[in-house]
Amino acid sequence: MITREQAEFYRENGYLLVEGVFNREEVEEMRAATEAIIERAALSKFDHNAAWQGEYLPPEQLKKLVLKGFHDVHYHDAAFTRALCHPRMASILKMLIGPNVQVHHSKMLVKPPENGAAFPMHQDHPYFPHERHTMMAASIHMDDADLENGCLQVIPGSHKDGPIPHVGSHYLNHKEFPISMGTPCPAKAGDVLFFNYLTIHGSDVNRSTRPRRNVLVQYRDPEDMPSADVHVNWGQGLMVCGHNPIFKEYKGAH
Ligand SMILES: O=C(O)CCC(=O)C(=O)O
Repeated sequence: MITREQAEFYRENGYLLVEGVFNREEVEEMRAATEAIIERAALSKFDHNAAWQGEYLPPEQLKKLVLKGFHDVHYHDAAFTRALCHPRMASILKMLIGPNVQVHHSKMLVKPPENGAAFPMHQDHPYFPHERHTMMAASIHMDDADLENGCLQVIPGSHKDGPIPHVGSHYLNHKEFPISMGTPCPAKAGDVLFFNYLTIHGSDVNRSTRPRRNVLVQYRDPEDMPSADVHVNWGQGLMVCGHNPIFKEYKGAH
């Protein structure tokens, strides 16, 4: 599904956009699943929609921003289980991670029209550090994304600098690393942006009249061990390619 040159581009730059991984029907199925999850979550007392925080905007502006984030969507709708271990995804992941690939977690991100919140620049590493840094995100686009509706932006090659200290372990200092520093990665619905968890990335607010809906799946080599007891979730470890060579059971504090 990808060429050796594309895999080499990923290794050098820490990211790779692969076009047309999912077709129109598959995208429609994920969009419908997203809407249904949001509806069910709104009716549930367990809704953990992310309320936006940070000091990169005045509090009164922050209050107006909305980001619907929802973890582990593949435990909520089988459309996402099919997507995250789709043979086209598996063939790409094999070339970027290696023969054995495992899911760490998934997350849906919906930036509603006009007030969808920004994501200040950060690495994903502080949220779930691992020893060998094989962890990478696959951001599945359910909508066309561009600068106007807050597409992802990355700093090419930043994965080579290793882990960088984060403010309160969440974001990089926005004065030192403004979102505008990133290379915009516009994409079409069905495209997938792959990026290493050390690649600095973020996205701006959605200023358009269109939603920006993505599902982000984190994958790793199963032999790459967590270096901190954080971000453990139910059912973590679904194999997408190859086999799991270790029988050690990783149990977190939860
Ligand atoms: O999808 C985005 O705009 C950014 C998401 C992100 O950076 C994250 O969840 O770590």
